[in-house]
Amino acid sequence: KRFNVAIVGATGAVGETMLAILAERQFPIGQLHVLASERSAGDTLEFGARKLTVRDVATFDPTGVDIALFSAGGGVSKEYAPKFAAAGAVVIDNSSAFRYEDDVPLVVAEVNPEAMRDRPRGIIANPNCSTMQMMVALGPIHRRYGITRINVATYQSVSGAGRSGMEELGRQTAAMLSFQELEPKKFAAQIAFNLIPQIDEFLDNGYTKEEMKLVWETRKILGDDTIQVNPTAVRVPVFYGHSEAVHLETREKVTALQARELLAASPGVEVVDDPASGLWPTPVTHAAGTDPVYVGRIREDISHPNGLDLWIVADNIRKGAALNAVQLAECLVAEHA
Ligand code: A2P
Ligand code: 11C
Repeated sequence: KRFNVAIVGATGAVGETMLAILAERQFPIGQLHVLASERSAGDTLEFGARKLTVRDVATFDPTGVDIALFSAGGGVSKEYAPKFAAAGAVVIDNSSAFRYEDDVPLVVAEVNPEAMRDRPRGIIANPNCSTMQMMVALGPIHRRYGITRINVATYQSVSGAGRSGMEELGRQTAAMLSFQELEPKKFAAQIAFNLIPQIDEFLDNGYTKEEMKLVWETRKILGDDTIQVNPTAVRVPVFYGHSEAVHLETREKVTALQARELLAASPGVEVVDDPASGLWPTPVTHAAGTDPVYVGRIREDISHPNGLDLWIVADNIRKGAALNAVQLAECLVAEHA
C-alpha cells in the first residue's frame, strides 16, 4: 500500500527536512502535497527527481490524504489539523497546539510508540525538540532505575527558531566581523557571539514556556507525574544541534558504567564518551545532519549518592522534529502491514 502524504509548512526548516527524510527512508508515498501559506504558494520544491508545487493550506482540500505532517506553528495546527483529521487523515503535529491534551498522544518513537495507537482525535503530537532528545536517552534509564528528579540546562541552536533564526545568526555574525552592527529582530538580544537565557515567553512561575515544556512533556511521555524537572533553557549561537547538561537523581543507584552500557544498547542513542582520549559529542562534530542522540560525559554526581550526569546532543531539526515525525508515520504504515 502507498500513502497519500501532506506536509504543512513544507517550505520551513522542519518541513524541508521532513521531505528529505521521507525520500531518504523511501517512505511508501502515493501522492505528496506540499503546503504552506499563500506567501510561498506556487514555489517549487524538490522531492528526489520530482518537482512539487507549493500550495496554500487555506485553499487545499484534504480529502484523500492519509497522513498529514504539520510543522507550520501552533496557530496553523489549531486551525487546520482538525480539518485534515475530519477528512480522514492521521495528523502528526510538530507544534505545541495539542501536546498537553489528554486525548492526544505525545510520542517519541523509541520511547512510547504504544501510546500512538490510542488517538481518538486522529492527531498525534510530536514533542518539542529539547524534550525529544532528552527522552531518547532518559527513557531507558527511567525504566531500569526510576528517575525521580532531572536538573537540566539546555544549549539550543538557532534553527529551533526556524529559518529566520538561522538568517539572523548568519547576518549578525557577518556584520560584526566587518565591524558593523545588526539590530536583533528574531531574538530578544544579540545572538552572534552571545547567549540568551530566554526561549519563548515567560510564565507566571518565572520559568519560560520552553522550560515548562520540558516539565510537562517529560511527565506525559514517561507516564509518571511524580518526576520532578528543573530546567533552564538557553539559546546559543550554533546553527544546528541542541545540547543539554542533564543531572539526574534515580530511585536505585546507577553507576556510570551501568549507564554507559544501558545507553549503548538503547535504540536511537550513540554513546560518545571516552574522556581519556577527549571524546565527547558536540553539535557540529557529531549531531548536525545526523540521526542519533549522542550521549557523553557520563559520570556519577559527586554531590549526590544517586546522582548521574550526562551531556546529550542531537540535531534538533532531525531527531528533534522531522525525523521523529517520519518515524511515527512509519509506525502508521506498520499498522497496515
Ligand atoms: P511560508 O513559506 O509560506 O511562510 P520556519 O519554522 O522555518 O520559519 O517555517 C515555518 C513554516 O510554516 C513555513 O513553511 C511557512 O510557510 C509555514 N507557515 C507559516 N505561517 C503559515 C500560515 N499562516 N499558513 C500556512 N503555512 C504557514
Ligand atoms: C526552539 N524548541 O528551539 C524550540 C522550537 O514547541 O515545537 C520548537 C518549539 C515547539 O526554539
